[in-house]
Amino acid sequence: MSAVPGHRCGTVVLAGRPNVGKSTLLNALIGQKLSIVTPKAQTTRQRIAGVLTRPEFQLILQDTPGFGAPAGRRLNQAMHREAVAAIATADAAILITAATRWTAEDDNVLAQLVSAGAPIVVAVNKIDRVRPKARLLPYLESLSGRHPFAAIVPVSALRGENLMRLVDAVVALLPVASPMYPEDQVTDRNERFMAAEVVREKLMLALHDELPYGIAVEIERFQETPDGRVEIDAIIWVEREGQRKIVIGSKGEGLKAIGRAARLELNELLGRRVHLSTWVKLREDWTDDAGMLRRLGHDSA
Ligand SMILES: Nc1nc2c(ncn2[C@@H]2O[C@H](COP(=O)(O)OP(=O)(O)OP(=O)(O)O)[C@@H](O)[C@H]2O)c(=O)[nH]1
Ligand SMILES: [Mg+2]
Repeated sequence: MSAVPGHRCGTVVLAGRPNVGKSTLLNALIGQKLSIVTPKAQTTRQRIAGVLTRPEFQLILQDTPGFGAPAGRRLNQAMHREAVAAIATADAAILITAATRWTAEDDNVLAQLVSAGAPIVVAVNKIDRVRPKARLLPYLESLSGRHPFAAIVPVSALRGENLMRLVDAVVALLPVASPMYPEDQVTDRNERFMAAEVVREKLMLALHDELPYGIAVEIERFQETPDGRVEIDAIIWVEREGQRKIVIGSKGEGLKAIGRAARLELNELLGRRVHLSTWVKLREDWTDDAGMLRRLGHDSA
């Protein structure tokens, strides 16, 4: 692909505490759903890039797991390392915070970004919840005292408000370079990864309390049939025997509804008819099992 003169290209990490809206923002900026979103914290476990290509620039946006304490089970440690690695390799960062509260967790994210050294733009998300809008001003002012940020941009990822200003602010920080991805490529992840994530999203949305964190999805088979359908076999891993019953639900209704919701979304995402089969399997304490985590794609575990 021949780029226009002055074409910019680089990687921008989306970093922030759990649940501030990083994945919603990624999807809004790219204009399609790439990363799963739920009301629960710690939804994103592995990074996923979205690629925004325009004649003048190519912006590679890295969604990351919510930045938490580097402690706890091996899964949490792997998620933390994943976020740190994405921050360390980015040309610039978007620090996402939510209006109008700055927390100790936000401080941790900022400290990590500052030590990585790349310029930082703050996206103050969820401004749709702030009324009247004048309530934002003291918060924005207090942010500018925390660090010499390249820009501070109030946005609503949910409503798509002010996103172009955010894009302009980060593109200005990118190096002049040729595009890294073909212009029609929107993500670095394959359909298999996306399929596992869609199933996990539907599980997280259907299940409550602690259970979602003990669940993982592994695609065991992903096969295109000669008549253009896709057959997907998904294993739903649980870490306690009791969780299996909760996932399956009474008379299997729970799992059936989850499978139906996942299949409908996968039909859209893959643009082909999907046949989805699910199995619930037990692996005691898989969230603390390095071999199992690597098998699920957590390479650093
Ligand atoms: N009101 C409002 N809600 C939002 C906005 N952006 C995201 N949310 C909601 O916030 C919740 C968390 O969104 P996610 O995009 O999953 O947040 P995240 O930062 O990726 O979360 P983790 O992956 O768990 O770290 C969801 O319920 C979103 O709908 C926004 O601009 N306004
Ligand atoms: Mg997320």
